[in-house]
Amino acid sequence: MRKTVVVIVLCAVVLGGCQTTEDMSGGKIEEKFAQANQAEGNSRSLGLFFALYLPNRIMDVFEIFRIGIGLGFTAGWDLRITRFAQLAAGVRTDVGLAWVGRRRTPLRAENNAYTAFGPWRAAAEEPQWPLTAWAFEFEVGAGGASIMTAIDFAEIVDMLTGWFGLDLLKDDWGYD
Ligand SMILES: [Ca+2]
Repeated sequence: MRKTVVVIVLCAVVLGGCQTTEDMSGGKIEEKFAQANQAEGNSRSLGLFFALYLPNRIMDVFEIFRIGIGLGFTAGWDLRITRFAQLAAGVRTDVGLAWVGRRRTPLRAENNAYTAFGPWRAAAEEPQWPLTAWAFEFEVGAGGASIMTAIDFAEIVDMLTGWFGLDLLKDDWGYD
């Protein structure tokens, strides 16, 4: 039975356009069979993987860093050394433009108030530039402007493993 499933999976993989080895690693074989049956748009072909390999590696480097500005009423600061060590208090009614990675919207139009201490955090609404767990992040605002900058440690790991074909954060082009 198991051998039959393996043969079926291999056939499905070949007919489905040569999945990467990552798609075949780990997890139950039944899950892999289900994945192999997904539409072509949900999987990554080997050709696409190689075509986008270098652009993805370059973008992985850029995604380690984030930077943005906000304009409008803003006062306060937001310091995060990962989500477990935070010190923040502020309000903002502003519009902003940032580089926050290839999968996130660079614009924000936000009306928010927030405070954080250690792992605890409260905010009037979800921030439009998402906070990530494993990052050093700092935003400070006063008067009519604010600036945000971050170094994402998870993106560093993702950048390193990306060279070996492992896209931990599933942010590479070619996954949709
Ligand atoms: Ca990646």
